[in-house]
Amino acid sequence: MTLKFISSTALVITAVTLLVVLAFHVRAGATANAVAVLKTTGMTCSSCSSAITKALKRESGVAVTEVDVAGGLVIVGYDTQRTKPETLAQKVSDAGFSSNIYAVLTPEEFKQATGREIGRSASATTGCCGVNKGGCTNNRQNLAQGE
Ligand SMILES: [Cu+2]
Repeated sequence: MTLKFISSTALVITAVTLLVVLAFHVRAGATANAVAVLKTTGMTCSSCSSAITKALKRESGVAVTEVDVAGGLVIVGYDTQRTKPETLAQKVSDAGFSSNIYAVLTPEEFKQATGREIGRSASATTGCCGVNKGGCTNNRQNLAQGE
């Protein structure tokens, strides 16, 4: 009876471990456990945002990026084990845009502030937060409150 319980517990633990390992392998890239909001100036169009996206994607530990041209924000989901917000802001600066850290949130705080997951936005790389979400100003206020 006890032995049976122990062996089935061991089985469950093995299965869970396997699942976790597999999940990490499937997501070969970085996993975001923090969200850096970078206040960025000098962005005017979608080619600015793609230049920033490219620069950030080259940095190890960057899982997902969002560029809000109109709102002047660059939002980066990153792995705290592999990079840090200062480095991310520097990458954006190196790409030719003045950038500094506005807020650093957990993915949960980001979700609370914006009502969505990072990267799950139709306008993720192309531009503004969209009028139907209250516009950029509201979005920025929400993010600051989430700090
Ligand atoms: Cu541009």
